[in-house]
Amino acid sequence: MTTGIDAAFIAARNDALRRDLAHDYEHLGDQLARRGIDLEHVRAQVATFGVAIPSWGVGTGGTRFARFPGPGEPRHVFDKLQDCGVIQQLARATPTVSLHIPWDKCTDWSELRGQAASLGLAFDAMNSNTFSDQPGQPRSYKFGSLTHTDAATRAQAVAHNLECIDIGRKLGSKALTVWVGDGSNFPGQHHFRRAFDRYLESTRQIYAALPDDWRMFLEHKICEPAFYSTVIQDWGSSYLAASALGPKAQCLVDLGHHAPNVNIELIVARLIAAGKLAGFHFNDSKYGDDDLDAGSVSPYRLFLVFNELVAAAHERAPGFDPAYMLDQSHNVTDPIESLMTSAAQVQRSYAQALLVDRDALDAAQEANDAMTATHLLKAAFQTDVTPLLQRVRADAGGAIDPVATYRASGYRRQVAEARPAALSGGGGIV
Ligand code: AFD
Ligand code: MN
Ligand code: MN
Repeated sequence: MTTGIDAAFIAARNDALRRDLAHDYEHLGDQLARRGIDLEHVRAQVATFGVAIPSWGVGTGGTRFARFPGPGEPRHVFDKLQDCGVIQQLARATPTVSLHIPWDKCTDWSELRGQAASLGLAFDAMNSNTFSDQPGQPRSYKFGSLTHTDAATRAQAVAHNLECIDIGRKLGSKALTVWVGDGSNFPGQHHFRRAFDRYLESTRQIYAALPDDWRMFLEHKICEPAFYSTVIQDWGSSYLAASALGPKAQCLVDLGHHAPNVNIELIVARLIAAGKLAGFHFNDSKYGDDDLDAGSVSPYRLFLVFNELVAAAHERAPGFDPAYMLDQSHNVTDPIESLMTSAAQVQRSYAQALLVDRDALDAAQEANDAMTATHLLKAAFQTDVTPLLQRVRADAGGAIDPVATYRASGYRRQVAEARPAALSGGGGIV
């Protein structure tokens, strides 16, 4: 079995870049020192940053029209984990993997846990799937799952979520993410209030089965697959449900699940204030749930989200403990390259947000000095922290240039030989 990329190969690639990196890093340190910022202090914080990889992200994604599989696609969860291992090896910002059941079902969970540990990976939130029918399933989710009008269908969807918790316990996961595709395509199709009540009735049963140290992440989405209404349409519905369920239920923000131009950073601030921010599915969006690579279209928006997160940590907001995951669909790139790049992009936004002069921003806000306030954010956002990220990766044994190192390693070619093209194991679905 191909195990990953040789550490000596990574080190040799880094050696060619170390001299330039030392200069660039020193220059960044000087620049920041002039602004009263200690680069070493920032580096220590950035070095602890991690974002989970969704197991389905390592498969090539598709659209409603077609899917164009790439070479060496993972065939099952063990292959997916192997790819996640390479991403973590090179980019050093993705120490956890988030599984999707039943796509990632296997016969030996302890073997899977062992493989993860040997790759230096752990398991993040479990994801249930009641938005598509599985072979042999007695009831269909065509007209809904946790909110279906039929009690037996709801019970089946609840049971599936309980199974996800059981599997997660075996893997050391501490959270269950629930996203339902439930909704309606026609005005009049749904009794909105009753559908929401059924959602609460079902999720209460799931909530009751959560281990004490687990959290339940409720993920809202404005539309798709239902295109007139969804049951958990927005952060307001999500907040109502999370409040009704109890303290272990929180609201998860997927950046692509809002109407265009919605002020997501403001939603983030509201959820923090309410102690209900579960965490994020990072991606970028131009029109809808596009699942584009994080920060590829709107890096400033991603920075503004992190500005809220860093402010909350700085102010020690009660109950603030967000979980971070990438949730993207890679239709035209090698998923490993996209995921490494996106992890670094999210890490970059975090690093930039750490550079905001919080005291000066507070003062500008108190004085209603809009121009100074916005300059302070731009000063942080426009700082090129590339040498910092490179240094953090290199210090952790990763690659200074992950994509170039990955391409030079020939990993994809090697796994393409070991993994004959087969039907997708569920990866890459948006
Ligand atoms: C959906 C949601 C959710 C879900 C995923 C499935 O973002 O995270 O698990 O896509 O592919 O749009
Ligand atoms: Mn998502
Ligand atoms: Mn989505």
